[in-house]
Amino acid sequence: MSGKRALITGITGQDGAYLAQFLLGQGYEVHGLLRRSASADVIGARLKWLKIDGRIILHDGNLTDLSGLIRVMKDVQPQEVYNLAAQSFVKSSWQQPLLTGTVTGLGAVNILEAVRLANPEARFYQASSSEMFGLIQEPIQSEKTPFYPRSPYAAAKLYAHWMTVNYRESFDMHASNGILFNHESPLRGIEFVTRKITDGVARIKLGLQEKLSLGNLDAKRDWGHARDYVKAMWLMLQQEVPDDYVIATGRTASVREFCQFAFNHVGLNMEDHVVVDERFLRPAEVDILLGNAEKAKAKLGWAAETTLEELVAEMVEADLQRLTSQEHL
Ligand code: NAP
Ligand code: G4F
Repeated sequence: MSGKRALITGITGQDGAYLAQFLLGQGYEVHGLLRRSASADVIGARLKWLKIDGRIILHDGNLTDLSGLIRVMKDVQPQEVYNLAAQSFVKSSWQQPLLTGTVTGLGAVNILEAVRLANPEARFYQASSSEMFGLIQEPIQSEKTPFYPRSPYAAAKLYAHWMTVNYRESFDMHASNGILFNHESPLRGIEFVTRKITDGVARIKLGLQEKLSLGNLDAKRDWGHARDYVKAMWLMLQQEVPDDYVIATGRTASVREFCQFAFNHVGLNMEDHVVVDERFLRPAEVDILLGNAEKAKAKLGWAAETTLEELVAEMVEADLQRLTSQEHL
């Protein structure tokens, strides 16, 4: 054991699960914030998938409830706090702008306050997002690129980002923002485009479905693997000086290309199966994202390890396996 304790909000999500696995591997005692749900059977599915569910200490709490967060902070006294909890689905943020602002924006301030009031020496990580670049102001985005949010989600993340900078500068807190570009995995939520594609491809291959309905096939993203990206979060908190870092692969690809890789992997043609359905279009789109992670490479020694082709193959294989063994995730 390293003797270190970490508290992760959003531990039941994609990144929370991989980060918990990574920190356990580093000898940490890992604590997670769990919001109460009536569907207790589905909570923790990702932690179970990684076979680490029995090794995490869970605490009831919600990002919108400051007093509960202070209680958890006092009980756990973590050396490191990772704020990964959010309403993270961009499309939903137009339907639920106030909820998104409350959880994704103000929720980050609640946890910053809990740290400041109950455990000010703790190091803090905020899950910032490349979505904040939105209508891109430079063809390749770095820490110096101006932000231009294009969704209620991105606006909420931008508020949380600047509040993290503000707490660092005002209260001398060790608080860092990871500006992470899209990262995916077999544990990605089914509503996000990559997992929707790999699940759809697996269903079509197994004869369970014929068509896959998608929105904007021309949107481009810089897609990496979540397992690689959680290491960068940890590395940021190991630095003497807190700072903000872009985490990206430096390669962009369209939704269409992602589809082609996934269909090709199982020997099918996307043209035979993909249909465009305007219900999946957005009121405002982020057309393209492409990150420059040179600062992370120079200061953290971090670089993406998984190629897009490897990521797609791993996700399709996991979905084929899940569907044939009737696992649900
Ligand atoms: P995710 O799978 O959607 O997980 C979100 C987590 O937040 C879940 O554990 C969820 O709990 C929790 N949560 C939601 N509302 C909450 C509340 N009110 N109180 C407490 N917990 C709450 O997201 P992810 O992909 O792992 O991303 C992790 C973080 O990184 C998010 O903040 C996301 O916005 C940000 N980010 C992600 C990416 C990416 O490409 N994945 C890129 C940049 C930034 P339930 O399980 O109960 O729903
Ligand atoms: O997979 P997406 O829903 O991810 P999006 O909007 O880029 O957001 C993700 O990455 C952000 C980092 O930049 C995170 F902050 C955020 O929390 C989340 O993890 O959509 C990707 C692209 C979009 O341009 C969308 O319009 O795919 C396009 N798309 C095309 N058809 C679709 C679909 N997206 C979804 N979800 N579903 C479709 O059918």
